[in-house]
Amino acid sequence: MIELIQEKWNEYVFSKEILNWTETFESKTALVDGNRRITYEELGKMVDYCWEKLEKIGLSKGDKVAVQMENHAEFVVCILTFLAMGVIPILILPAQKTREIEGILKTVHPKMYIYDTKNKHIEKLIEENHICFGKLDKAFFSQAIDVRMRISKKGQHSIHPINPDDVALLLLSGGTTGIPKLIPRTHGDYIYNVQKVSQRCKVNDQSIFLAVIPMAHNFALANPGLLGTLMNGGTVVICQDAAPIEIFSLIEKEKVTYMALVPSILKMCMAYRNIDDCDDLSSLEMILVGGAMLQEETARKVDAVLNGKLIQVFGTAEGLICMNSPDDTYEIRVSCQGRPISELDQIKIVDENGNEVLKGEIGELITKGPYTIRDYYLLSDQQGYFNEDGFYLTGDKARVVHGGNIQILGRVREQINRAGEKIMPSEVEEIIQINPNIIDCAVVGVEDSILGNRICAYVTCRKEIGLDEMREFLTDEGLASFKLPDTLKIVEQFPYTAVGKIDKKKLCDLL
Ligand code: J2J
Repeated sequence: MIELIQEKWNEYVFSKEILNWTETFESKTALVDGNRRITYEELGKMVDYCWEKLEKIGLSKGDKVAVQMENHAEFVVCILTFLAMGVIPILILPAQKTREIEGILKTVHPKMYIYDTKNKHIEKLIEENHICFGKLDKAFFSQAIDVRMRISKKGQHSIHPINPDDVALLLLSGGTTGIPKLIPRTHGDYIYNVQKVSQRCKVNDQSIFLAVIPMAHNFALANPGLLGTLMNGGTVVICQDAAPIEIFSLIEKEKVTYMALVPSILKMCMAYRNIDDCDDLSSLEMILVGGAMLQEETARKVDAVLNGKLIQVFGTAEGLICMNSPDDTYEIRVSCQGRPISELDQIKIVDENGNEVLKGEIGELITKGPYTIRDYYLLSDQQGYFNEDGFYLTGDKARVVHGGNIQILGRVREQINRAGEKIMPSEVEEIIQINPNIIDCAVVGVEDSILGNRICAYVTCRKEIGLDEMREFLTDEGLASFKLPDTLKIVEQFPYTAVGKIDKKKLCDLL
């Protein structure tokens, strides 16, 4: 079956795709970035222009290039140019730090580093790593945008045939510890993924996508994100600052129809909306939320507070995407993280020995399918990430419920063992979140010489709350006594990973 799909990939390469989009949707607006509005035709010319210039510098098909840029039109032009040329971008998130970047540079040895802010640490890093074509900053692409919006001459560049099985881009794994692993996604598998996800949420030429989280992340890049919107002739509106005030004003101004958020940003938006509901959000149809656990309590309020349908997305940069459909019932959308986007995705729930559990039971989610990787890029020890049948081990605790929908229940290794009792942080978080004084929370296990693990709850709150009061509240809500937090810490703000998920590793370090 998978082979059959791959046969269909014959045509799936970004050079053809991008040409196709720019020719088909010509005068439609592809991108809005502040007061810059760029049509598909102009976008096509910008890509041609940059292609010609980059080729002159010496870049060609198969070269690897590190890209670390924020959300702006220059990022879009840069990424489309590389995908069209067959040059392989390594997508580093804007907030990623020196240590992680250094690890990546030492593994891949990219030929060029594209960045947008003058940052002494990065400049030093680039110099130390002897990148043969050096660095290129955002201004290179800004120039292309300025020039191409006025001049109509097509760029002159050579075209090298690209194979659907060629690596199109390298994404970084979502882990919050150590050096991120590199995920090779091919032209064929990535385009197939974008197509399937766009079909699931019915993206079309009337869709207006607000890019809030970094487009360098798989969610906002391709699920359906930037690429899914462009593939279908919609418009991408770029949000440079992921703050509710900016998000809401862009929704009203540009009549945004959908956006993708991580739960932490969603919660900020909901808290803000409850205080100030002046902006007109009536254009909003879907709010895609994924990347980390979303408590059901919060999920139930999204439609009403933000005036759009909540669509939960369980995604991995390694491949598998599960997602609600806009046609799902409210109950399914608030309680499940959806179904796989392809009928060829295989998912299994297994116990600690790798054996499949009974229907409806909890275990680790593992998967194999037409767009999920079979190994990480240049990683000598792949053990523990894939099983002998080629399934990717997600490390997520899950179960399959009604109609093949999955419910994610936390990370396999996140489970707290308190004096032999097993506690899933998500269960405690779910109930803490019901308290009206709480804005957001994260529960972690911390080492304890007597108990093994102690339960520590971190919260951001509207009104201060003490440990005793919290324990009393949780008891009244029916939480078992062994699951009650031993420690409660009020924090001003959570540490976040580069894409905005609460960084539990850092939280533990804080303690
Ligand atoms: C709980 N945990 C989730 C969810 C991902 C779309 C959406 C997200 C990602 C992403 C992505 C979750 N509930 N709804 O690439 O295209 C956690 C799981 C998973 C890990 C993957 C996309 N959705 N997660 O988050 O590669 O632990 O991809 O294994 O960054 O995020 O992280 P990442």
